[in-house]
Amino acid sequence: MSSERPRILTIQDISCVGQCSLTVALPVISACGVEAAVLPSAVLSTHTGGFKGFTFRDLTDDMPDIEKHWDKEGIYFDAFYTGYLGSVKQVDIVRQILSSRRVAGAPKIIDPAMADHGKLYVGFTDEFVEAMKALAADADFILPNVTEAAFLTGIEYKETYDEAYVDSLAEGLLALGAKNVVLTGIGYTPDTTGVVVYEDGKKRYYKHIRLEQSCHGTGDIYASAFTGAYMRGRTAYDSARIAADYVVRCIENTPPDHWYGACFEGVLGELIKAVESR
Ligand code: PXL
Repeated sequence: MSSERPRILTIQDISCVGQCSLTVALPVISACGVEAAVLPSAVLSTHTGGFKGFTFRDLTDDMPDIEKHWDKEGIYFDAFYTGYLGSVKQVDIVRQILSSRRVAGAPKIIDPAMADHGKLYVGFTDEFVEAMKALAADADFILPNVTEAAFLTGIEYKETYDEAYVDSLAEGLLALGAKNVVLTGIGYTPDTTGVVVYEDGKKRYYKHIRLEQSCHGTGDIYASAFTGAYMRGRTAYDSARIAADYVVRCIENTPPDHWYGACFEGVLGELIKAVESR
């Protein structure tokens, strides 16, 4: 990291309404005490998970000029966190920006946000999955859920599984070239879920309560909190644990009829405390 006050670049969409992607990443990363610069991948009127007739403005063609300007200004970043991307062509441009705008040693945190519950999100294709494999190869940390890991590795998606299956997903992601893997939403019993961190050849599991309610956008909350904590010098495992506990609190804070996102705002104070406590 280049400085005491790291500046990160997060690349994902603006869903104007929906409590996901940049509307989550900015407040969560800022709450962790980390400066967040943004490169919006697309602008949508809402996210695509349940709203009908959303607008979609792909910003792929703006990216090269934005990068040129940053180059003239000598702007570099201490870390990158990528989420939902707008097109296959964009994935290549993002890979190039991650390499050209990078302070030496800046970690690349990749959330291959493209699928859940065994299915690709509306609008994503097999070609996009192929492109995402190339971005996965650049990752210092890749943070997929089971569905995304299955798509990226070509391993059959399973709703219930054992440790050997989870290990095979992680091995497949490492074989793609990702240096470390954080698999989210891993549960072996009906009442529990958790995250498995494969770092530097070691595996650690953080298990916690599984809540009945499932909320849209929790993957983005998770990856944002992980990034914020990690950039504040917490270990990968501690960051994974802090992010998992925060997501649980976000879901607990969300009324059952609030269907489109998780109410992360009211419990940001708890995240701040967790990131600051040693
Ligand atoms: O939370 C992931 C996400 C981000 N951005 C958009 C989405 C989704 C998930 O559906 O639709 C636009």
